[in-house]
This record gives sequence, C-alpha cells and structure tokens, in this order.
Amino acid sequence: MSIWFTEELHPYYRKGVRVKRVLADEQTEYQHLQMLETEYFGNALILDGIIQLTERDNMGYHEMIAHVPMLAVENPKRVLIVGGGDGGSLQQVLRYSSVQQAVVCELDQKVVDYSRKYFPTFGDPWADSRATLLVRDAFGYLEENPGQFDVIISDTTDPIGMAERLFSDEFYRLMVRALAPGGAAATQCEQPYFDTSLIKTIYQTARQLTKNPAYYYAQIPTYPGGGIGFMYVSDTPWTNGLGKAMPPGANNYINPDVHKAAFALPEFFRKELYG
Ligand code: SPD
Repeated sequence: MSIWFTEELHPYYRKGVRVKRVLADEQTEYQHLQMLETEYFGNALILDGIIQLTERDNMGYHEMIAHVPMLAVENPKRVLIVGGGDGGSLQQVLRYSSVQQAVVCELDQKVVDYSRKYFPTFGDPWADSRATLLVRDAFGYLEENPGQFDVIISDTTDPIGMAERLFSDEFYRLMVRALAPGGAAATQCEQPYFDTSLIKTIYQTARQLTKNPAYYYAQIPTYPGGGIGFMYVSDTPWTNGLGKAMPPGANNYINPDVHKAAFALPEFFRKELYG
C-alpha cells in the first residue's frame, strides 16, 4: 500500500511525496512538526503541513539563499540567520573562513533537535565554535543590533501564522538597519506564480530601503510550483559576487552560470516586478 504526504499550501494546488515511514510527529510549543522518511527525497521536515526541506533537494534552497549574499560582500565576518533552525543555511555560511560569528535566531528548539538527528548530511554545524544559537524571536534581536551584520539570511517558513510578520515592511526595515555598511541580506521570498503581489510589495519596500535589491529563483521540486524565490536586499550589487571563488566544500546546486541565471526572470514576472 502506498502512503502519500500531500501538501496544500494553496487552495487551488496540491503536490505529494510518497512516504516510507513516519520518523517523528509532534505538536511543539509553536507548530506541528513531522519528520518523514520519503521514497525518493529522503528525510523531509514538515511544519504545519508544509514541506520545509528534504535531503535530496534542499541544496537549491540553502546554497542559493546563503552564497548569493555571502559572495557579494567582501570577507563577511558576522552573519545572522533568522529562522534556519534546521542548520542547512548555517552549514553553507560556515564554509567561509572569513566568518567569525554566525548567529541563528530560531524560535523552536525542536526544529534544531530533530534536524540534528535526521539531517546528518548537514554535518552538525552547531558544533562549530563560530555558531551561536539563540532560541528567541528575531524582531527583538534585530532591534538590539543595528549595523552589526555583514550578511543576514531570512530562512523562514511561509507567511502564515507566526511567520507572517517576517514578510512585513517592519521586518525589512529592521533587517536593513541591522546590516553593516555594504552588507547584504537574502530572504525566503516565495513563488512568482502564487505570490506575485506579496513579492511586489516586498520588492517595493526593499527598493525604498536599499539601492540594489533583486529577485532570484531556484528549483526545488518539493516546493509549490517546483521552486522558490529569494529577495536580495543590499546597496551592494549582487553582481559583486559573480565569478568569485567559492569557499571550500562541495556545491551541489550553485555554480557561476546558475548564480547569474537565477536573476533572469520569466517575462510575465519581470514585467510585474520591474515594470
Ligand atoms: N513553501 C515552503 C517554503 C519553505 C521555506 N523554508 C525552508 C526552510 C529551510 N531551511
């Protein structure tokens, strides 16, 4: 008998993955957490019914959300990851020898605990002495730390419930305020087909706050529409990072061609966003 996990993030669209077994199923203080072993995509973390990552295709998300801003900034030293309790973005950030401190502001300790157990390919980045985990809400932390971070990565769930605030003008203002001069941020910024107006609003906010924001995209088959976009937010152009040497460690998604091509948008969406 086959068991399918079906996600319905949007009322008009569903997708599913075939499940081998349930590894964990728990209502945490904040959300319904499931860890599934799936047939093709390996272990998968599901929060409130939405796939967050799988072993097989998370590299498109984590390499793109991390390396695009990290490469754009000269020798990033201090990095903040908002959310990201699974450790995937942290693993990528710690590949840079220039990084002295990487702070992860994650609200749900259980996401960290289960991910440490079920995503061994992340190599336990928490054991790195440069990593600091703060189990708290990011808003207060951003408020307390103006001008502190060379790179900020907003590695969040979708804008539903408690995560909705992380897609607000207020969040973007605080995030940009927490950047050091020349610093860069990248945020989880949803799907061109399904979230057009949200992305437009965020882009307009990012334009008011910084000189060179831009939207880019990666393929992740287990996300709605087969992929997800990111907002690059900075005064420093993203093109600063093009052609720069990658830090040691294997890439499975990004390469110089993919880096550049990720910013090319399909015409319907380019018009919507950039006019
Ligand atoms: N629609 C799914 C979006 C999931 C974004 N969060 C991914 C977290 C991976 N670190």
